[in-house]
Amino acid sequence: MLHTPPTTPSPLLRALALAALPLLSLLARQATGGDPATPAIRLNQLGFLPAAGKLAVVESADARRFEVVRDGDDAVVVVGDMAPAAEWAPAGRRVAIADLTGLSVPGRYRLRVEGLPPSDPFPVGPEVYAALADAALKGFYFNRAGASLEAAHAGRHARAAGHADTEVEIHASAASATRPAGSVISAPGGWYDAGDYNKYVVNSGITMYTLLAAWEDFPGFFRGRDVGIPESGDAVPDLLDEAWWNLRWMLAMQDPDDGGVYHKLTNLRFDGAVMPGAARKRRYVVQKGTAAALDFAAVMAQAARVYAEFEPQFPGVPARMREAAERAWAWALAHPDVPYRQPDDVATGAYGDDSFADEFAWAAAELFLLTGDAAYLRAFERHAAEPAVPSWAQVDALGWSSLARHRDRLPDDATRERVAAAIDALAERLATRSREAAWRIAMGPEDFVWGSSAQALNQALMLVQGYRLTARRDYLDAAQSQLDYVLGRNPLGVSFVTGHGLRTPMRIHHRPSQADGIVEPVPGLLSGGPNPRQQDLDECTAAGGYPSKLPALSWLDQDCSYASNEIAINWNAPLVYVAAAIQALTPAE
Ligand code: 9MR
Repeated sequence: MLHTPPTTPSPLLRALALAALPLLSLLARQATGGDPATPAIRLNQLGFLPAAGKLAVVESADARRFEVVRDGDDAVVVVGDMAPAAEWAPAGRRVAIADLTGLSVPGRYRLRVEGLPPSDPFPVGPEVYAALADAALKGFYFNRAGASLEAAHAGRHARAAGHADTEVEIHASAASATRPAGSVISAPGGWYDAGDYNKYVVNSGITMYTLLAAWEDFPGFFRGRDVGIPESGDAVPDLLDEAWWNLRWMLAMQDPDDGGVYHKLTNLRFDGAVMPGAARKRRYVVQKGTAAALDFAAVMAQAARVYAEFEPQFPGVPARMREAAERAWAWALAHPDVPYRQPDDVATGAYGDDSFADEFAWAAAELFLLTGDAAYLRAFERHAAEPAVPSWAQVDALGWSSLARHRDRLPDDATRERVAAAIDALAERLATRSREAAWRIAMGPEDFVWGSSAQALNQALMLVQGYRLTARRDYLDAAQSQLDYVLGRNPLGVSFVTGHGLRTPMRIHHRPSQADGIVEPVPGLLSGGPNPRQQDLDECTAAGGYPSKLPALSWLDQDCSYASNEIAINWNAPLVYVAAAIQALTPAE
């Protein structure tokens, strides 16, 4: 049971609350146990919107009551009972939930629980995720390839340009009659993929989808925002200016002669931990493949749709994107099963994926929405499996979500209902898992993969799709819970976004952050998060290895840890999406 006195509690309520909790308050003030660096009360460190669902996780098996006090004068504003403790397998801990949802008056608070130190202060306010969405988008600017970042936009993270990529060699694996091995093309711009300096088409696929979907779903949020990039203030939303930086590069990754798309633009080996300007200059485009062609086709079709509104600022670009999409699709039809095979002399990220039905489905969905040609819808139906939480290698859900977003363009009610039902089924599954889990999130042990923070956010993204279709409040609350996990309500007590939260990653695997001589990493970047496979164990032995093998604890804030503490564009994109979604969708009161 939860009581929610007004911010300034009536003397009677306050007296009652205090009478009920004298021992609790005393103990809370006196408690000294626990590691002060990771308080046992786990909360979203950026706080909550006033009308949001608000949960805290308390790592205690026998806590019964909680109280929320105003930071500063300690006035008790909410008291309540904890839910009974239960085991959460990914961290092997018994935890109990405190539901503070009734706390809706803007302010700054702490949570107190008997026997534990009080929580960190957290805000309740009307804009708590707006700066996060901006910073997550700005993270892409910080990862621009071939750009010098000026102090006016990058502040102390200003740096010189590297990797111009205006003279890139055709690798032997990509040779064609018109572009033999060793011939040179120009493919400048784009974003560095992650902590490394290479550029990968497949991973740009889901990344671009997610950013463009954020625009399509929340134009009111993104229109007019100023995130401080060189293009800020022009007639194009910053989100679409930033997205264009990578789309332009992607266009150059298509072979104009046959419509095929190179898998990646890369060094032969990873650069050392140096700034971009000091890195290797010799770069290659490597092997065309089916996944690259289809991801490219999907992105260009989606982008042609989105940028049509900005034709005056991008003259001829939507038509060029449409043609590029159709040519890549045609190439994929002619080459339906060309997996990426890493050549012997190339050692950088593979992004290899041998099953293409999901890429066919996604590209077909976007091309149908762009052209209205029913043949594409039939192709979608032939290839699509039921939607699953998306990742760079699993993109069915992107096609389903685009069709749901534009269901007015579907031919009949039966198709509309089928699309909505498929997404709702996934959202329902995720919401149920979240409700039944002791930690009240949908992440099971199997979800702690390489990039688990993004897995949590992509689960949120699908819950948001479900919410947009059904207005079911439990979907929105479950999405909020996923964001809470990423922003500190996790067993490590860390907000996984650099610079946003009270305890944040300091030693991300990100070459500029490692090499720039600044203690703080580049802000607004999402750490990959716990990953019990620990593929970087050899490199991290000197740093002491991981503290635990348990799925949700297997994280190392060291720059050696590319498997748990790298950053990546496909992880930051759902951070942009979910931060904007929760900010935009949560009712004002
Ligand atoms: O995110 C990718 C993950 O799913 C793979 O398991 C892993 C190993 O192949 O690669 C991850 O992607 C990395 C890419 O290969 C190179 N740039 C950094 C990416 C994030 O770590």
